Amino acid sequence: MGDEPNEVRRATTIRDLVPGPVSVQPNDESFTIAAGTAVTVDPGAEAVGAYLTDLLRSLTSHELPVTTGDGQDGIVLSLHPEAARTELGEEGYSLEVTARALVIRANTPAGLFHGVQTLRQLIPTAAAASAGWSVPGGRIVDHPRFAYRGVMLDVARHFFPVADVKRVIELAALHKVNHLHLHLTDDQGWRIAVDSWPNLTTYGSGTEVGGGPGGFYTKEQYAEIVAYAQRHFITVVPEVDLPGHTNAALASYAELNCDGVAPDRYTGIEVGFSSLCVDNEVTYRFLDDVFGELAALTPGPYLHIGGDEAKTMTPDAYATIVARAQEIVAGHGKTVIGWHEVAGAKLLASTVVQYWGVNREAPEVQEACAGGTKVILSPANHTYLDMKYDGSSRLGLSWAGYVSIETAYGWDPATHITGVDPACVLGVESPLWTETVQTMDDIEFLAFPRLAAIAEVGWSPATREWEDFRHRLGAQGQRWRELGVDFHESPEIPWVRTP
Ligand code: NGO
Repeated sequence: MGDEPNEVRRATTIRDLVPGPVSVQPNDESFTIAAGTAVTVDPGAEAVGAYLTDLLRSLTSHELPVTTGDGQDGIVLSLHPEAARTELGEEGYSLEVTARALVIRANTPAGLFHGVQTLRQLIPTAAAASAGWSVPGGRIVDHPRFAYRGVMLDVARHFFPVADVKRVIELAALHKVNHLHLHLTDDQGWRIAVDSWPNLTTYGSGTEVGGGPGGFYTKEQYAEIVAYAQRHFITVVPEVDLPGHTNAALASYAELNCDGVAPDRYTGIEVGFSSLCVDNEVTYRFLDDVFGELAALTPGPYLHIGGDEAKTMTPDAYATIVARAQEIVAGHGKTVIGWHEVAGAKLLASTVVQYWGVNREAPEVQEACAGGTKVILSPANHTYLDMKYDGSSRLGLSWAGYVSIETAYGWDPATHITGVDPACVLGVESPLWTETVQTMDDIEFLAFPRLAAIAEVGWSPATREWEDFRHRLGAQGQRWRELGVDFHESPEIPWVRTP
């Protein structure tokens, strides 16, 4: 799209960041990364240091050895922030760039990691390499607005191999997303090995939407995903959807069905027809086994129990099974997240509700918040990455309307639901459901640039200036191209080609 009018050419500035930081003060210096640049990291920051030097090697081809100790010049990662510890918190950082040094400070390795992602957006793109690896000078102080900033990948409707999930992790980390929710089970397939119920994967994983071969993660593969996420300071949130969206489990074990008859496997895209059997004790033994094995694979605090669209159940039956599922998860030492329908059951004090509706009036969420429940916001009409951008999108659904980049960006989690105390909002998450999504390119096309917009909604201060954001987002296009990201080059955005 070289000659298109919405494309401009200019050098990277210190303001070209997504998510936008809390404060930026440019200076007129710049720091040049060169063959002899020293990289010094504090004890405790070695892993982030190794990540940084890998990154610098891939971006600049310079092989820069890391020294642990007290650095003054060159690139420094310091766990001794000068800014008040309380201001930076668990994930914040400061970045100071002068001609002499480029210093990232944080309270934690996670904060340093986010600072490195900021630095990454300030290093010239390969397209600009002839001008040298010069980072614009200034001082940034930055920390997230919300603790939970998530992306969800539905690996049940279509299965995605470990390599794809790792790439989603890498791309999410670019924009400081810190949770990866994996929707591991649905009507069309069961994607995680459970030793005590082997048919779930020997049989229940063998389909997907459209009738493809499906697939599943062995425990070793799943552990590899979790470890990879940890290296990117991302917490994996596994979901086993219940009591609805369970046809793959029901097809695998006749005894899970109230009538004792296993249904056929399912490859369509209807929702709401399946459900576990509330009056059958085997259901609870099943859930205890599944969540027990999943908890053992999960270093993070959360297990997601789904809870959406159980359309064939009475409210009482639904409330019973959701109550018991929460007890089971809590018994395995984990905190429950559930789609907002779970608010129709009695909630444990620790349960987090994930709102996916399209209305700003949500009495059930309002009531849950009033009772002390925390909420994650995934309003489908702003955050669903599987909605089409507009009528011409080659992929996606449109039941919640079209979600343009401006729509993904233009809302405020703190005030989105009427009558809810902003303090009850834990954060935001962008779900990518995969009824129409089959390849990594499809994932990239739907997630980028919208995931970056939602990442800013979750991280940055409440100010929403679309004009300013479009330009900062436009500066990411060349970086995504160089990473091979098949993003949607929407005409909404003035894409920058760096000179
Ligand atoms: C709904 C439904 C999912 C669909 C998705 C498609 C929730 C929470 N349940 O979101 O099963 O895949 O829409 O957009």
